[in-house]
Parts: sequence; structure tokens; C-alpha cells
Amino acid sequence: MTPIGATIKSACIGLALVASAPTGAQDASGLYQAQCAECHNPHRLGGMGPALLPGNLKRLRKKVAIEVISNGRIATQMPAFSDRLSRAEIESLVEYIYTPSNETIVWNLPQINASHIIHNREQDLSEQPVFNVDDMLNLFLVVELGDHHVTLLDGDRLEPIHRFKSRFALHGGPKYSNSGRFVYFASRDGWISKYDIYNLKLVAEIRAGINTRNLAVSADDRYVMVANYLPHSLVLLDARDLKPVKIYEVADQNGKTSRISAVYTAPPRNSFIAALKDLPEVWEISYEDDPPMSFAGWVHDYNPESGEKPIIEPFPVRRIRVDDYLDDFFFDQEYVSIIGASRAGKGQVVDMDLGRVIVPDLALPGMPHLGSGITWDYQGRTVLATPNLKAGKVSVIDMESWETIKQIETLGPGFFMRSHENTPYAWVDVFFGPNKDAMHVIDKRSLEIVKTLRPAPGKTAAHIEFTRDGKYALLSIWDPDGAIIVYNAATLEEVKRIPMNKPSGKYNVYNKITRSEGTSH
Ligand code: DHE
Repeated sequence: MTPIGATIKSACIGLALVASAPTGAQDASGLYQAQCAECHNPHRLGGMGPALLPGNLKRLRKKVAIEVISNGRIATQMPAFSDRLSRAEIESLVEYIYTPSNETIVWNLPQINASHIIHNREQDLSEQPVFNVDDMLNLFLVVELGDHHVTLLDGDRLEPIHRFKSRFALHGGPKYSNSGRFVYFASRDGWISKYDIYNLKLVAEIRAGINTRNLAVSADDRYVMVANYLPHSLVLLDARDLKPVKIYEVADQNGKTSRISAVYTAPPRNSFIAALKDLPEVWEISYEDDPPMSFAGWVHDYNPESGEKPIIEPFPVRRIRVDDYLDDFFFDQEYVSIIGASRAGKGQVVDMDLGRVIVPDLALPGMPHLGSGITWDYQGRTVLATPNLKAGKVSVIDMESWETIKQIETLGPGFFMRSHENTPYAWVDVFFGPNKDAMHVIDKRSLEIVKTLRPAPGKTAAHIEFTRDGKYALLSIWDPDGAIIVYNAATLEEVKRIPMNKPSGKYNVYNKITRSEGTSH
């Protein structure tokens, strides 16, 4: 095993197009070094192009990878190789990049620091928006996966204001600062970008990992926490300029390391909470200047008998043992309970105040997509509803008794479920299978599907987000020739279509910063 301390080139001059005629027989790794390494890094860690490791390519089918290498990728610098590599060579390259690396990848402070870019210093930017809209909080960001762009949309006029290039393969919800001026994005390749919506400019970027899950922003806007799959780390950044503050190697007491399933901020607790994928633990990390006593148990020489408050190092970790690995979780609205599920389909409820599992066997038939659970009031009690990635069912669970009230049968497994305080309906997609073009509308009062929309037959209809007032629901047609479709949320009639390139998630500033119960946090 060769350890590498690879750094990312911030620029790549020209592309690795050396041969103009088909090359002779070369092994795949030689081909990779000759044709791809300059832009994608000799160790496949990414550079100007994305990282080419199996974990980073999860969303790209091999068939599509062959197509991209052969014909290039529109709107990127990726050229076509079909005139210089044979089909067999392209296929061998695809096999190679989907093979795990046998090198130990080091992505530590020196590598992270070397990737840091300040695009615009915050003190040089205007504090007033450079564009006019009626309501700065009713803006949306729409992530367009087709050509890796983000569109800023005015939620009142329902029209695009600006469109800008993003890093490759943004994933998970972007997170806004409290005022809604700044937004933080994470790409699957580990790039974290801070963008100033008022000035329509990037502020800073840093590559915090090689394969990243998601990021969270502290409730006081001071810190950003990044959760990685590769390496097994959590990276704490200063939210002003994204400079690293602290890196946590995520491991148990015996040194066994773990990927991080996801990290979220828990505002009332002033902490980040992370679920681990390979260790049965949940981590809570305080970002208070004076961390509370609940973190004292983790101070080495603390003697509770002494009656004195120990000195707790900044950003301490409180580890909570759980019954099974948590692949995902969401919070109750009070941020006391976290509701988690494992890939095996086992649900658990962890009480963060008590620091232990209180319900070990919550009935979740499949695994929900992270952050897809929403809550509402049903007959005087709060219920949690979530679709499942493995079953065509929406589970509705009473959050007091933790009993399942209903499994609503859908036309297939869904990814996203959304609602809003001002609408009686919850919308859930059918992301997989023959009915991927369907979107169910569920009445939150009767728990029945009242309408199934098929806005673009044959094309995936997914992910809803509401305007600030809940009057309109915006749906994505997940296709290169796609669109955002705006619905009247009361009549369920279509209002307009805004063409977009494979729009995925969309995020309303107000709903996010007020942590609406109908959307992801
Ligand atoms: Fe996601 C959110 C994990 C596959 C699109 N997804 C999230 C979050 C996590 C997660 C941890 C919450 C992050 C946050 O908001 O901070 N996603 C996973 C998986 O484990 C899974 C099943 C497998 C994987 O490939 O990693 C997965 N996700 C997908 C997709 O295939 C989707 C449909 C397309 C894509 O981008 O790869 C997809 N995930 C999304 C979107 C969100 C998201 C659009 C944000 C939803 C929101 O409204 O907040």
C-alpha cells in the first residue's frame, strides 16, 4: 500500500490528449496515466475533473461512463476520446476507474489547506443585493445536475434571476446562513463552496474530503461541519472563509474507523450531530464557546465527585452508543429525539438528552432517503412521515408512542416527501421503476392519496419545494430536457413550466432558515 499525500492542481493546462491515433494495447492503469491523470489526478482523486473512484462514481452507470469517455460531456472540459481510443480501451478504462484504489489516501490538513481558494473577500462585497426582488426570503436555489449549474429563482414572479456554474455533482441540501445571504454547497467530490447570493459571487472554496456526504452550518453561522466517506473524517471549517478549524478522524476507542452517514446542525443544542456508517455510534459535537456539562464525561481526568466544572476542550465530542449502525436520521422539531434507520431497515429512536436508544425497533419497512422525513399535526398528535428507498410505502409514525399509524401504499419507492404549514397536502415522488413519472398528493388529514400527477409521461418527476407562503409547489422533471413545474398548491393545477437541465433539489430560503416542518433542515 502506497500512502499518497496528493495535492489537487488548482488549474489544469490543456487536456491530456496526447495521441491522435488509436493507442496500442496498454494496461488500463497505463492508459489512465497517459490519458486521464492530468485532469483527474494520477491517483484518481480529482483535479479539474471529478475524482474517479468507485465511491465518487456511484451515481454514474458504467454504460454512461463509456458514453462520456467516448463522446465527452457537454458543458464541461471533458473531451471525446472515441477518435483516439478503441472501444476495448475505453471499456478497460471504465473497469479501472470502478475498481477500488489499493493506495492509502491521505487527505489531511496540508492537502485541505492547499486546495483553499478565496474568490472574493467578504469585506469587498456589497451588503446590499445587486438585484431587485420583492422578497429576498422567497428566493429559491435550484440545483441543475445535467450541466452542474445552480439557478437562482424569484419565488414571487417565479422566474430565474441568475444561473451559475457549480462544482461537479452537488449533492444534498445547500445550507443558508441565517440572513439568507450566504449559501454553502457540498459536491460529492468534497468541494465546499460558499456563495454570496446578494452579490451573485463565490466567496471561498475548499476541498474538505475526497468523497463527501454533506455539510451542516452552525446555528450561530460561525462554523461549517463536513461529513466524509473518504477519508473517514469530519472537518470543521470557519464559516467566514472556509479555513479549517479542526479535523476529526472518526474512529472508536480501538482505532476502528468509520464513514460518516451524515451530519446536521441541532440549533437548540448548539451542536452538530453525526451518524456513523461503520460504528454503532452517534456523535454530538458542541460548538459553544463554553461547552455544556453533558460533554464533561468525555474529559479524561474529570472527577464528578469534585463538584468542579472541568475544562472542556473546544468542540468536544460526546459519543452515544446505538443498537445498530445508522445510515440516516432526522430530528423531531425540538431536536431531542433523532429517528434513525439502518440499511437493513431497522429503525431506532435515540434520545439525545438521555444519551441512549429509547426505541430499538421502529417499524420502517425500507430505508428512507436521508432528510426526507417531514412532520405535521394529525388529530392532535405530531406524526412523522417518510417514503422508503426499498418499498412503495410511506410510513406514518406517531411521534409520542412511536407506533406506525399507517403505511400508505404508493406506486413505487420514493426519494422525497414535502409539505408546508399552509397546505393540507404532502407530496411524495415515485422515483424508481415504471411509475417514476408519477407524483402522489396525500391529504394530511385523511392520510389518503387524493391525486396522482403525471406531468411529463416517461420522465422522472421528483422533489417538491413550496414557496414561502405555501401557495405554490415546485416540482422537478429530472431530465436533461427537463423543467421546474409550478403547481397551485390548493387546486393542484399546473401554473407554469420553467425549462431546466435535469433539475434536482430546490431550496426556498425562508422555508429552510425557519426550519419549516414540511421540508428538510
Ligand atoms: Fe441524496 C439529500 C444521502 C442518493 C439527491 N442525500 C441527501 C442527504 C444525504 C443523502 C445524507 C442529506 C444531506 C443534507 O441535506 O445535508 N443520497 C444519499 C444516499 O445515501 C443515497 C441513497 C446514495 C448515494 O448515492 O449517496 C443518495 N440523492 C441520491 C440520489 O441518487 C439523488 C436522487 C441524486 C443525486 O444527487 O445523487 C439524491 N439527496 C439528493 C437531494 C438531496 C439529498 C436533491 C437534498 C434534498 C433536500 O430537499 O434537502
